[in-house]
Amino acid sequence: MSETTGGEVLARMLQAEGVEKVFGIIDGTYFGFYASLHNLGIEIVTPRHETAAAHMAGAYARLTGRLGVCMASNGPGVANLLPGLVVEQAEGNRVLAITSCRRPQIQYPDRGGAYQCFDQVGVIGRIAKWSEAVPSFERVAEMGRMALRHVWEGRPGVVHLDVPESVMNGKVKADVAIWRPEQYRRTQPLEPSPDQVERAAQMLAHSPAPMIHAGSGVIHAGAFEELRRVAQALHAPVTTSWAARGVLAETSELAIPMIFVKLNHEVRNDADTVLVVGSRLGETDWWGKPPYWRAPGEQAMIQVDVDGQALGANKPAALAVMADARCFLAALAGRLESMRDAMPLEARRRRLDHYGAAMRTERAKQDERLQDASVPMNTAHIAHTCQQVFPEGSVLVADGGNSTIWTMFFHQVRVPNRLLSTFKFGMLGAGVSQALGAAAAFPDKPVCCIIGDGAMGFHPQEIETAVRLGSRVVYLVVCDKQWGMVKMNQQFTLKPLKTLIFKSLGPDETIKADLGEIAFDRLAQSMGAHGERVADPTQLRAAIERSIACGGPAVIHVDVDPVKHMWAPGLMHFKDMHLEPKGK
Ligand SMILES: Cc1ncc(C[n+]2csc(CCOP(=O)(O)OP(=O)(O)O)c2C)c(N)n1
Ligand SMILES: [Mg+2]
Repeated sequence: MSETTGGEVLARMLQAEGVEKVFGIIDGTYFGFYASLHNLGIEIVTPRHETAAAHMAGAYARLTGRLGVCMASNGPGVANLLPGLVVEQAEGNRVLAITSCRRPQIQYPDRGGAYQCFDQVGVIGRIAKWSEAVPSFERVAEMGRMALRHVWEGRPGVVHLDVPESVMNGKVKADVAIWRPEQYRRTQPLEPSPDQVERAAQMLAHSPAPMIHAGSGVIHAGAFEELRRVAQALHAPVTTSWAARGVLAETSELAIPMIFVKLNHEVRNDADTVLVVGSRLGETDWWGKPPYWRAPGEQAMIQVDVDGQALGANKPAALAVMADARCFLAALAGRLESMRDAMPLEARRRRLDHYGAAMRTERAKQDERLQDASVPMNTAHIAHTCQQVFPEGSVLVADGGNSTIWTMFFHQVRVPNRLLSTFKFGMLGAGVSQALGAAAAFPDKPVCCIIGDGAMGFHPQEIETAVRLGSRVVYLVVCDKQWGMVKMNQQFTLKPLKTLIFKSLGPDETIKADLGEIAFDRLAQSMGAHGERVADPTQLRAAIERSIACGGPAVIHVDVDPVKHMWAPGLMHFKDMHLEPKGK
């Protein structure tokens, strides 16, 4: 019989799951785990803050469809991991967190006075899909399998396994069999029943005005081509949740990007039948309610989700289907493509032409800002120029308040699943490490991260991580020296009329909304990254080109006009979202 540790058993289980990278910071309390990862050839990717590990794992999982694994050590390491877990659970990314805890004799319940000890499972259990502590070596493998079942079941999110240091590191004489994934969990996607597909096809084919609303479920199922086929067969416009933006390439005439806010409302009010795939219809989808959507009595909803808890959660479903998005859409596409002659495609086409014209008009209006050549620059130039310079299909990460909004309005998603942000949680600073997770997912491609100066200030130390890992991330830090988005809201709350007339209040009229300067280019240089500073929009393109060409991480400090920056497009719609829609 050979000698092993609980940490080694877990590492071998991850290997059987095909895990290639684990994100986290090393610590003696789980040496048995990380040393085994290392010996098995699983890469340990180490940031400088545990919350970064959670975001790296989440972004990596979302972009690759693989499992994202992060680790943290008991007490302070886990405490630092918490914000990342909260966000990744909200965003619905498939993250397994493995942590060490103190030995079972003193940890659960806390004996009192124990070092680096808190109720990790109690806290994470409230914020994750599932969280349990392993009580002894004998249960490591079985509880590891339990965790992995939860990881791959239902809506993706955070699953946590807490393992005592004594179990992680303690040597035990045992031959532990490592099961293959198909021996303990579903490995085939959930197929819909043929009669549900048929009913959906009949409802959609005969509807005068069908539409599709796609959520992150389409990303997790990798159902981009199947979605395109269904939309095409139906001639149906496609709106998305914020997080699923671009699941249908926005170059398609069927795509209604979320930035055309009024048009989204119009499409959702025109439709008499809506196919909702992989979305709960949450707050940023206005809960599926009027006046933003047609009333449920006049709009039949077909809802498809792998998670039964999402079905009919916020809007009544005429047909609720618990199935994998890709399986369902593939079957539906096949059926609809054979029904072409039965559908009123002419009328639907006219509607699409009308939507297309509305988008072109609105786009032209937005693009007027690109004529503004003043210095420091209009923020509109940043995302627009990045789109021109970064290779098509590069990952774009958006972070910060108004910086994210500007980025959304001046970027078109042309390849599905290449846009990251924290669309459900709005977590300033998460983008710094999401970009590193994207670089881990696609090591050969440059990653673009456009981020506010406030947001960047939360985790600038991760620039050193990027240098150490050789990550090809270009951070464009939008420097307005203020908490731009909040300052704008504050000004309207304090003095709406004066704000409207003068565009901005004086320095003594706002409350704690201004920031001092961090020279992000020089900060980056101090860590060994390429650094640039640009204020003139005509010099931006060359700075980005040099930054991509340097082959490693780069930081461009971009000075923007702080007043214009506050007047980001679409702000008013954003405000409305905080109120419950009036309709039933
Ligand atoms: C971690 C975190 N703290 C606070 C907030 C509240 N908040 C939302 S936007 C914003 C200002 C963001 O400033 P910055 O990152 O500089 O972006 P800007 O709006 O200036 O473009 C704040 C403080 C938040 N979303 N996340
Ligand atoms: Mg700012």
